[in-house]
Amino acid sequence: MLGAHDAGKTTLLTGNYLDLLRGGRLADARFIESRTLHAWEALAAWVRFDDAARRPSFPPHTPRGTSRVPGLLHLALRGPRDEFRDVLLADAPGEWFTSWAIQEDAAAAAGARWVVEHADAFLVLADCSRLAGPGRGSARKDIRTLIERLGNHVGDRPTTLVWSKADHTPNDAIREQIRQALRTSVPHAREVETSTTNRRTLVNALEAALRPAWIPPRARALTEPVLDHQPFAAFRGLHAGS
Ligand SMILES: Nc1nc2c(ncn2[C@@H]2O[C@H](COP(=O)(O)OP(=O)(O)O)[C@@H](O)[C@H]2O)c(=O)[nH]1
Ligand SMILES: [Mg+2]
Repeated sequence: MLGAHDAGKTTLLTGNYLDLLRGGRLADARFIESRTLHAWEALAAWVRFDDAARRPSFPPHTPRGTSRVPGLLHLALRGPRDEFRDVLLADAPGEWFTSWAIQEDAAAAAGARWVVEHADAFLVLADCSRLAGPGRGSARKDIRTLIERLGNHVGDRPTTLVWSKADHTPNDAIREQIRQALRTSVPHAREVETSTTNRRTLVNALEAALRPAWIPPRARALTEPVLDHQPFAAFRGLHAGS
């Protein structure tokens, strides 16, 4: 999950966790277990109605910390054909990606580089609240820079632009400029909208990443060290020592 600080990343994850606990399906799969229940519960505690005195609130800011790799959240899912999947979700601090977008090899971007190297699919969050507010100029620049940076690394991995906090409406010009960056840098990307006013949208967004990554990519073709003899011979060291 890529996006600036406050873009709604943790909220998207938490909404999905709560939906699974209520028996909801994610990409037609059932929730089986999690190796990170404690972390999920710590996040979920912030958005549950515990009692009349405590109104639900949003989870606290994910701090940058000193770690080079993000806290991974785990879901074990069982699909409709009984297939089993371990899904690892990276809830990385927004600052990692902000610094990665500006300077790829920045020390503060080590965690972002790790995520981008290992991810099977990407969700890129564009914060509609920021894009519709007084800071929309810098918000637009930030998300475009992030999209352009991702474009250099994404290859053909599934990517979805998430218009988060879609209960706010950025103007058409801003939206079009971001779409333009997406068409140029990540032409295969799809788009979805999310809002906490409609929790189904949070599930749809995660499904957009999960469905195309459900069947892992095939292993890459092996390139044999063949010079002037048959591939098979290359592995038997035909010329070595003979
Ligand atoms: N209006 C609105 N605000 C949201 C929505 N989702 C999240 N927020 C707000 O965005 C803030 C940051 O959310 P969070 O998930 O912590 O963002 P993160 O820093 O990307 O993990 C929250 O405190 C909420 O105020 C949404 O769908 N609509
Ligand atoms: Mg967060």
